[in-house]
Amino acid sequence: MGSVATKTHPNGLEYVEISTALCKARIFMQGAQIDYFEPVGKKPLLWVSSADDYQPGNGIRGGIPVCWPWFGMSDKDGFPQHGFARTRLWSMESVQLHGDVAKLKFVLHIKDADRQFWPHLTRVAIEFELSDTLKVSLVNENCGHETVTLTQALHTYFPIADIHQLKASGFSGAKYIEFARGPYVQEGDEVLFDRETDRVYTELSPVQLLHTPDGTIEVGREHSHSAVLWNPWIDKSKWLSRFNDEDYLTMVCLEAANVLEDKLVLEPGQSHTLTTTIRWL
Ligand code: TA6
Repeated sequence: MGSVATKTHPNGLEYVEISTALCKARIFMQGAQIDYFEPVGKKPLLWVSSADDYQPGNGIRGGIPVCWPWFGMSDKDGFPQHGFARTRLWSMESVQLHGDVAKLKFVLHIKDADRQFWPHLTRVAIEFELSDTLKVSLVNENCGHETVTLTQALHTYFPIADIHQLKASGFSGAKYIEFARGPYVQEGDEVLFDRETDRVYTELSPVQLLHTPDGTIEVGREHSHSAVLWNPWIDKSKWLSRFNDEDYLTMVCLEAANVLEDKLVLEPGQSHTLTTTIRWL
């Protein structure tokens, strides 16, 4: 069996600490954001900047921020980048231990103040299944009588011992937008990193591999044909919030998404589950 305990960070953020025979993990109530996941006997699978001071109201710079109900910049003034879900307090709805597998579910109850951003009658929940594998599912349900459209991403930060040695594979046949230009056709199956990379992929196959100096990380997606591949590189690292100048050397983001033509269109009563599954191969 394992243990699940609710604790409070010195800066006031509440979190759930999970420890089983298969993994250790930590999930903050703010943003339902997992910032730590380590399979027993293996290295952690998530990265967090040492520059992040876990201040309430900021999305933690690492782990898996939830970008919802829009990804990226909104076209509406005053609407925060990547939506508002990652800075709001979610409610833990259930915790289950099935032997050594922990399952936790969090729900975001939209406050009146956020109706300006999201006036729709929908329900959003995030489910974590923790074993030697990290499985995260973002579930949307349209409870209203109108069609609802949204974009979203599970903005996963991965630890890379040396970005210069990273090979990311599984991109052949896809298209991508980068720096608001494109779409470009992906050349070959691999992506190497020697500059700022901020690619929004569509028509992307469901599994990518991150070949890192510490081993290969498999990143799978379900009900998603789009993903974002990001490393800020040198210049952007210098002005990014809660990010050290050298952090670009040891991280990459590969984000399961529903963006661009892969956006979510939910008819009344319709549900959708975006899933990302992460493990060391
Ligand atoms: O997912 C890539 C991206 O959209 C980048 O363009 C960069 O802005 C990154 O997200 C981080 O955004 P944040 O709002 O967390 O600083």
